[in-house]
Amino acid sequence: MRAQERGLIEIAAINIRDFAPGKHRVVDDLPFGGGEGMLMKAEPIIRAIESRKQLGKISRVILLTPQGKRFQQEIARELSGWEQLILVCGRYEGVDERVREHFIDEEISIGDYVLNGGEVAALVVVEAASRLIPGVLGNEASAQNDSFSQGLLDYPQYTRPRELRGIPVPEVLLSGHHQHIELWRKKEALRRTWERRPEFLKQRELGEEDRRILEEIKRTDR
Ligand code: 4FV
Repeated sequence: MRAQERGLIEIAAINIRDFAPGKHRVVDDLPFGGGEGMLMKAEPIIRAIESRKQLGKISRVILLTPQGKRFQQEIARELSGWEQLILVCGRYEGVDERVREHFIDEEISIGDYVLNGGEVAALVVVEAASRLIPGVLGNEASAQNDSFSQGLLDYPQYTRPRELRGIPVPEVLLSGHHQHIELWRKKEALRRTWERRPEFLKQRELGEEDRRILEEIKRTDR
């Protein structure tokens, strides 16, 4: 909202039905070859895309679909660099294949589950990409130090009160000793990543210190 007011981003919701011919403005039809449900017709979608391309911005046309590549932080970073994202949100069983083949640059899935429509998936992409545009977030730093941007899961964080129903905050965080705090945070981020998303550690170039800390975690956790 604030980013829109400050002109950093502009969001327009386009109704595909506004590009459907005839008084009934039909946007869906039966699939050739039979089968369950209805399919979105190509022409109204194509006209809607072309209506936004006419604005002359360097645009990327994206279809939100379970068949797309899995959305992740790196893709959000890439998309945040485009002048215009045209996010096509399907309904029913999906869209005519000729739209994908000839009018879509990239297919993205937000996860292996089926939604009623692509709109919610588009909102996820808008949120994740727009917050990486300089000036959109209050403090830039937080986007830089995001989860995943370092290739690790976040370390545990605490705030007041120091003692919550008898549960203390790790002493090191109250020590004011920045090196010790940094080391503890690195260790906990490596531990959490190793426990929950070990595949991230394979993708990440581990420095000498990371490897030493990880060996220690594996030893102590064994
Ligand atoms: C979806 C997803 C998704 C499939 C049929 C819309 C629905 C309906 N989009 N990631 N998962 N889309 O389930 O992006 O047309």
